[in-house]
Amino acid sequence: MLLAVLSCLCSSLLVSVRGGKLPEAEVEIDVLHRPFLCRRKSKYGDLLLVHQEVYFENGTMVYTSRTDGDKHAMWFTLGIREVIKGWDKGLQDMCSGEQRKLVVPPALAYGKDGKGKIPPESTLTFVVSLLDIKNGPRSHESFQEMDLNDDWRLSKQEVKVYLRKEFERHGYPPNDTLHENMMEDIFAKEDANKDGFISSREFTYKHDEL
Ligand SMILES: [Ca+2]
Ligand SMILES: [Ca+2]
Repeated sequence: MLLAVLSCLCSSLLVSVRGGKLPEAEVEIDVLHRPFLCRRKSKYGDLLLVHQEVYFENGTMVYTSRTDGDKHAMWFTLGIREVIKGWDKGLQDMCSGEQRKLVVPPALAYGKDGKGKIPPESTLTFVVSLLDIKNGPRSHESFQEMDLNDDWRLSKQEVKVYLRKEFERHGYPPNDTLHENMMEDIFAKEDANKDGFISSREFTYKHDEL
C-alpha cells in the first residue's frame, strides 16, 4: 500500500517537473533539395541511409563521409539517440533523395565535452543527404510507451508494468507469477549486455540480425 502511494506520488512529481522544463534548444533546418517524387517520409524508428558533411561555424569542413573514413553511407535508426539529438530532431519527415542543412547547437550535438576533432561547445552545420529509408525492426513508439521514466532503458519493473497493462487491455486478469516469468524470459533474450536493463538499442535491433 505504502509503495503504491509512493509510486503515485513519484509519478505526479515527475509530471510537474516535466511540465516546468525549460524549452529545449532548436535545430535550424534548411531544405537544400527535395526530390520531385516522395513515396514516404522518415519517421522515428525508421532506418535511414545517409551521407554527411560536417562544418564548423566558420565554414571549415570537419568531416565528409563521401571521402573520409570508409567512404560508405551510414545506416542508423532515427529517434533512438543512436546519433546526436540534433539529427533525431532535424531528420524527420524527410524524403529519400532529399538534402538538408542542419545547424545544430552544442546542446543537441557534442555539448560541453566535444568529441574527437570537435571542441567543446561547438555549433555544427551538417549537410545530410538521405539516400534510403527502411522500416526499423521495432517501433520507437512502443519503446517510449514502455519507458515510463524516460531514461531510454527499460527496467524489469517497467516491463512488468507493460505486461500487466497489455493483459488488462486484452481482457485477461493480471497474473504476477506469469508476468514475472515472461519478464525474465524477455530479459534473457533482449538484455544483450546483461546489465539488467533493455536499452533502446537492444530493443530496436533483433540480435540475430546483428
Ligand atoms: Ca526506463
Ligand atoms: Ca542491457
